[in-house]
Amino acid sequence: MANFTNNKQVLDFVQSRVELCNPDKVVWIDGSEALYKQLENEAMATGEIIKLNEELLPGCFLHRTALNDVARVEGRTFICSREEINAGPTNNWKDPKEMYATLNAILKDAYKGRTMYVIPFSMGPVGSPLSKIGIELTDSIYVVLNMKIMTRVGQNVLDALGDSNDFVRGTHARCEIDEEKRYICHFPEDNAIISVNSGYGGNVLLGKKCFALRIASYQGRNEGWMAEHMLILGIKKPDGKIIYMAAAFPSACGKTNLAMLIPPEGYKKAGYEVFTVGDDIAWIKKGADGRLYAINPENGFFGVAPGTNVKSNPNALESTKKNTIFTNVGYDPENKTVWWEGLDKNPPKHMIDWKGNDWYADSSTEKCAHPNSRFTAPAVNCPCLSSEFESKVGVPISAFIFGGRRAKTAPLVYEARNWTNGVFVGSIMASETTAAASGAVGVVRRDPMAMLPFCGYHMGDYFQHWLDMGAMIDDDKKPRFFNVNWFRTDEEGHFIWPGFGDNLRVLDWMIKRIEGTVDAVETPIGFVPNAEDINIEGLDDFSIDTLKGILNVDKETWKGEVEGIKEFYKKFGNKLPKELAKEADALEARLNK
Ligand code: OXD
Ligand code: MN
Repeated sequence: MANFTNNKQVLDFVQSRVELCNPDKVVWIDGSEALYKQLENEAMATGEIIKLNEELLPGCFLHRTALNDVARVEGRTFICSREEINAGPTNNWKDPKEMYATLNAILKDAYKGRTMYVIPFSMGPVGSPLSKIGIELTDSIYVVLNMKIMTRVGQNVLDALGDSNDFVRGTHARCEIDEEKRYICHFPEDNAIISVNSGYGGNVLLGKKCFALRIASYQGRNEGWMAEHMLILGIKKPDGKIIYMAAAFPSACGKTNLAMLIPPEGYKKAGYEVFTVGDDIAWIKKGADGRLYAINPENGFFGVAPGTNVKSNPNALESTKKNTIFTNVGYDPENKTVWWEGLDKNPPKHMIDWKGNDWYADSSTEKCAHPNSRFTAPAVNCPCLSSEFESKVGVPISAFIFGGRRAKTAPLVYEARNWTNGVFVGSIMASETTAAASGAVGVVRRDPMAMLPFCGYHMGDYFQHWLDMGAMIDDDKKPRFFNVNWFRTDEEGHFIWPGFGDNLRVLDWMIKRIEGTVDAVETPIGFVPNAEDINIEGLDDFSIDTLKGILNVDKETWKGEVEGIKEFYKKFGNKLPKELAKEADALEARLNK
């Protein structure tokens, strides 16, 4: 084994895994193209990846997971803090001693007959004070090739780490892809992640949800920063000034679309541009000037393929045209290209579906691509990638946006009264499931700050951390808080707001609030726009009265909402910050006035 680092803790970690997992061979991923090429060739030879059409999709591959292994498994995801209370009521918990015993039994000889790859990776630009380093061990070339896209990998990461012990120890083993023995485990106090019996991205690309959210949220709390499930975008105004915002949404609310938004024609003509810094995760810290700065710790997009098309998200689609790995999409064997539902209306006549079976456009009844099929695309491919993407200091955040899918309750947009009220607004985030056929409103699922499955410690403490972060920032430097709801529906259950690029009209109102150029109407829940202040020029069939309708705040509906919030808050017991309980009471009082 060549010597890639003298860091004793790294070497000890690798050696202890060699002893336990017993690989035939150890390969350090140094970041060199020659090594990646060799691994691609190996994975093509075994069928792990399929090379796609070099002319149409240069550097692209297709991979299919096992049929039982197509999504994150929240039921088998654990926060193994020493004390159960520190995992909180929203996480699965297991005593670390017990869980290590279970996992060590699974990991024993797990790499036998296989190669162990050592991936040194940086979350965030290498060497940035906001970045963190991890070492992922894996027996999967697919993981190596995905980590190359999603993070910064190689010798320079080890060099940046030096002798430091501040790195996350990640172990992934495919084992038998046995659902019954699948575990995605986090040991926050040990800086460690162990993932076994899965080969699906969200469970095995340990830099993403496992490190950048679950472990990092815990680190951030201890170290005075925040790891959030937020996209980051920059809006360039006609005067050249760029305003950065970070936004949290539960899944299926169009997060990647908002991050890569295309301005409406009128805005484009006026000189507006939108830049993507990140589509999923933000690490946020107080900067030298006292404002909050954010980086996107990732280096690529792990996006959902179905529904991505030239209309919904041309920038995402363009990002997948080279050096991309597709997982569980449809495959056209004749042209060696890929297809998924919602890409266009002309699927190739004959394809191989995500299960590996023949699929015929005119007779197959099953979906060709899995609904959670994905593309892993390098961020540099994105046409609207921010010039600040590689910035080591990050971008200054002027607004936090929260949102969810609500048919009636939440208005199109409202602004929170202040930081504490903003944290309250984030903590009550929720989405409804709608029964499409009947248009009936379904269950409300609360997902505070969209962090429910990703917070690595007690969510009550997490709320407190948000409040503490606010106390660190001077009032004139605090970002504003907004809540949006693109999903108000009419009597027939149709969405009223056009969404997509037109969401810039709402972000534009936020900018005016930030710059202090528009007033707003105070309501019990917060500040709602005067309809006249949202630019609807160029929107077909959309009147100011329609806009007024979706800006409406119905007191009776909100009284019911407060009951739901109070019920939800009970979960957190005495860990619920008093300030938030007070916010709920104050909202109730305002509604009853
Ligand atoms: C994701 C998610 O895959 O939030 O980004 O589920
Ligand atoms: Mn996400």
